[in-house]
Amino acid sequence: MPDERTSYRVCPLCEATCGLEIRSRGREVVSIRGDEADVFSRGFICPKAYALKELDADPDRLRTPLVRRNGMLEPATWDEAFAEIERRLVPIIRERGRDAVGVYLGNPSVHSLALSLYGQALLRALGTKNLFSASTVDQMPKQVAVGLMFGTMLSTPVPDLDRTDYLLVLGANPFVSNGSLMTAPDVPGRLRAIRRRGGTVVVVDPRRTRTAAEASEHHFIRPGTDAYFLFGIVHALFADGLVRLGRLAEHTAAVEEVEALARPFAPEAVAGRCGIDAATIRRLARELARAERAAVYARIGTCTQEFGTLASWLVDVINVLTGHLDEVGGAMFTRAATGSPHTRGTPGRGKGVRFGRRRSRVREAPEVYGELPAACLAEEIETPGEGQIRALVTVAGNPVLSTPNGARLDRALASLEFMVSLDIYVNETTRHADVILPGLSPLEQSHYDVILRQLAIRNVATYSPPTFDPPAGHPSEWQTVLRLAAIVAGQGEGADIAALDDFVVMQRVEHEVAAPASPIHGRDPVEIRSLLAPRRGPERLLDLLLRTGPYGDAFGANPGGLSLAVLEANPHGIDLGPLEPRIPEVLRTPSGRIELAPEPIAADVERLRAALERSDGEMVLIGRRDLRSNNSWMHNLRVLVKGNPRCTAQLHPADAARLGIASGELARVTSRVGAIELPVEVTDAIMPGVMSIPHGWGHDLTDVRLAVASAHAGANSNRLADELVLDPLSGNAVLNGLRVAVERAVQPASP
Ligand SMILES: Nc1nc2c(c(=O)[nH]1)N[C@H]1C(S)=C(S)[C@@H](COP(=O)(O)OP(=O)(O)OC[C@H]3O[C@@H](n4cnc5c(=O)[nH]c(N)nc54)[C@H](O)[C@@H]3O)O[C@H]1N2
Ligand SMILES: Nc1nc2c(c(=O)[nH]1)N[C@H]1C(S)=C(S)[C@@H](COP(=O)(O)OP(=O)(O)OC[C@H]3O[C@@H](n4cnc5c(=O)[nH]c(N)nc54)[C@H](O)[C@@H]3O)O[C@H]1N2
Ligand code: SF4
Ligand SMILES: [Mo]
Repeated sequence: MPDERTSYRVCPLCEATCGLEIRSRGREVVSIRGDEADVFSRGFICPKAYALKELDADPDRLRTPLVRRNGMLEPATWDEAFAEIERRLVPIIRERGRDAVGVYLGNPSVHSLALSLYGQALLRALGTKNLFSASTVDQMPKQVAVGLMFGTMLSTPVPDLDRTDYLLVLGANPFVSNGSLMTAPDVPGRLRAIRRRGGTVVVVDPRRTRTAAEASEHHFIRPGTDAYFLFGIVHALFADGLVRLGRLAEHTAAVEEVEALARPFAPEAVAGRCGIDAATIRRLARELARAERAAVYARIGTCTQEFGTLASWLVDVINVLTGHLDEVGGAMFTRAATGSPHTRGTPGRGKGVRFGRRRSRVREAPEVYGELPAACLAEEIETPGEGQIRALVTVAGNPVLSTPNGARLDRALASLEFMVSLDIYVNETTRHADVILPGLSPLEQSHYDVILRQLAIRNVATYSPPTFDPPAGHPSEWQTVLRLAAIVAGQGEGADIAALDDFVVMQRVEHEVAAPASPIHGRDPVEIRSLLAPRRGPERLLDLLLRTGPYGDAFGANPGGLSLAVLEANPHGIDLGPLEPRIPEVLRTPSGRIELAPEPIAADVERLRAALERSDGEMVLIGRRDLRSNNSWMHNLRVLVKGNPRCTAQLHPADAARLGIASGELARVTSRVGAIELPVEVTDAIMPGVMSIPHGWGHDLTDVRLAVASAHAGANSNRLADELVLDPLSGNAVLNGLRVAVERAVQPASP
C-alpha cells in the first residue's frame, strides 16, 4: 500500500479561495479538510470542497477526447481529435473568415490558472469579433461602471470587511455564495464579526436570505429597483447636507452633476417603486454618512437587472459621497501580487475605457471590453449573411443553461457546421459539440487565482502545485489551448507547443521591458527569459507576473521580493497585508480623477426616470443560489444533490393562496420566451409578488452524459429569461425582475 501523503491547495470552485488540506494515498483522495494554517482561510471550507473528491473520481468526467462519428460522440485519441478540428474548422475560417467562428468563455475560465493565462493566446490566434462570455450574464455592469469611474475594467472597490463597522449589502447572499467581486474565505464569519464588534449589517434583497437572517436588519426590495433606492440615498445625502468627500474632494469630478441627476429621485418619490419607505431610505443615508467606517456592497442581484449599470455605479457614488471610498473600513482597492490593470502604466492617469467601438451584426448591441452580449449568441448563429457564426468554440461554459432563452440557443447550436468544446462533461451545451477536448481534474492542475486575487479583501498570494500528476498522455489544458491556437492560426495540428509557449512568454517579456512603469523597464528580454528557466507553461508566466508585480523581486532589482519560488516555499500562502488607500495612484482615467458622473451613465438616467411611475407585472422572477450547487456543473456529484430537491419555485403564502398552489405541487411558469414546470415551495421568506427559481438546472435533455444530474434534473430557469432584454450600457442579460405568469400545473398522476 502506498504511503499517505498530505498536500495543500486552494479550492478553485468559487471566489473564496479557501485553503484545503488533502490527504491522499497513491492516486486516491483519502480526505479533504480546511487548511488550518492557510493565512487567509484559517481552516474554513464549505461542502463543495469535499465534493472535489467525488468530482475527481466521477466516472462521467471525461478522460479522453470525444469526436462525433455518424452522429455519435465517440472516444478518440488526442491526435485524432486535433486532426478532426483542423479538417473541419480551418476550411470554415478560410472560406468565411475569422468572424465565422464564435467563442464562448464560461465561468471556470476565470478560476483556472491555465485558462486565465492562455485564453488570450487562443483569442488572438482566432481573431474573431464574435467573442461572448459569462461576464454578460454576471458582473459586466459593475465592470462598465468602475471602468468609467476609475479607469480600468478591474478597478472594482471591495468592502474592507474585516475593518468596517457598517455594511450595506444589496443583491448578494454571501452566506451561500461565499462572496463575489469580494474575494475572501469565510465571508459568513467575517460578516458575523462585524456585528460582534458592535457594527451593523443591512441587507436589501427581495428574499430573506441566510445573509439577511443574520444581518442587523433586512429590507425587501422590489426586484430591479435598486437604482431608485440608491438614488434615494444619494438625494438624501445632498438634501440633508451629509455629503462629505474628505480627502477625495480634490480627486473627484462632477459632484454637482450627480446632485442634479438625483433630483427626480427624492426618497418620497422612489419609495413606492422600490418598496422601501422614505424614512428608512433617509435613515440609512444618515447612518452611512455618520458611520466612521462604512461601505456599500452590491452583487449579482443588482447587476443582472434592467438598470444594472446604473445600480452598480450608484453603489460607488455613495461610497464616494460619504467619504468611505479608499478609506480603511470602507470600499478599497486591492493591490494584487500579480499586478492588475491599475498597477501597470502611469500611476494616477490612463487611457480610461471606451465601449461601442463596434456593434453586433444582428441587434447592433455595442461591444464592451471586446465582448458582445451572450444574449446575442443565438441570433448571430441563426441569421444568415456576412459574419454569421457557423462554428463555435466553447471553453468551460454551459450557455444552454446559463444564458437567456436557453431553448433558442440549444436549437441554434444544433444548426452549427462545427463546434469544439473544452470541457470536462458532456452536458446540455457540449452535447452539440463535434469534438470535446477534456480538461483535467482540478486536483491534477496547478492553481493560482490570478483574477480573483485582484478583488480580494486582503493582499494574499498562494500557489498550489498539482496534487496528482495528470494521466499519462493527457495534456494539461494550457497545452490543449495552445494546440488549438496553432490550428486556427494555420500552423497545423502538429505545431511545436513548446516553441509556441516560448513565443507567448517572449511577447510578454518584451512588453514588460518596453513599459516605462515596469520594474524591469529597459532590461534585456533574453536575460529575463533565461532567469525564468527552466519553468514552462503557466508556472513560467505566473513567475513573470509575480516578479514584475508590486511586491516582486524584479529579477534581482528588489532582493527578497516575491517570485514563484517564494510561494512554493510557503504552501499556506503569503499574507501581504490589509488593503491600503490608493487614490490617486490607483486611478487610470484620462482626467486623473474619479469620474463621478461619466457621460454614458448620466445619459442613461433618463431611462430610469421614465420608468419611475411604471408598475410591475403581477409576478416577477428572481434567481438564487444554493450552498451545495455551483452554477450548472456540479449536479453530477451525489454528495451535493442528495436530499430535498433544490430546484424549486419559492412563492409567498399570499400568492400561493391566490393561485391555489400548495407546497410540493407543480407550478407552470410562463414568460414571453417559454414555460417551465417545477415544484413550489411556499415560504414567507420571499416578498409577495416575487418568485425565486435557481439557475443551472434542467439536466433532462437527451444525450447529456450526467447520470446523477439527469436523475435530479430540475428545470432550466433560463428558458424563461428573455434574450431580447438587456442593460443597454453593459449588454448584460436581465435575469432578475422578469415578468412571468404563474398557474397551477396539471399535476402528475400519483403513482
Ligand atoms: N437565470 C440566471 N442565470 C445565470 C445566473 C443567475 O444568477 N441567474 N448566474 C450567471 C453567472 S453569475 C454565471 S458565472 C454563469 C455561469 O455560466 P457558464 O460559465 O456558462 O456555466 P457554468 O455552469 O459555470 O459551466 C461551467 C462549465 O465548465 C466546465 N468546467 C469545469 N471545470 C472545467 C475546467 O477545468 N476546464 C474546462 N475546460 N471546463 C471546465 C463544466 O463542465 C461546465 O460545462 O451563469 C449565469 N446564469
Ligand atoms: N454555492 C454557490 N456559490 C456560488 C455560486 C453558486 O452557484 N453556488 N456561483 C458563484 C458565482 S458564478 C457568482 S457570480 C456568485 C454570486 O454571488 P451572489 O451575488 O452573492 O449571488 P446570489 O447568492 O445569487 O445572491 C443574489 C441575491 O440577489 C437577490 N436579488 C435578486 N434580484 C434582486 C434585485 O433586483 N435587487 C436586489 N437587491 N436583490 C436581488 C437574490 O434574492 C439573491 O439573494 O456566487 C458564486 N458562488
Ligand atoms: S467557499 Fe468556495 S473556495 Fe471555499 S471551499 Fe467552498 S467552494 Fe471552495
Ligand atoms: Mo458568476
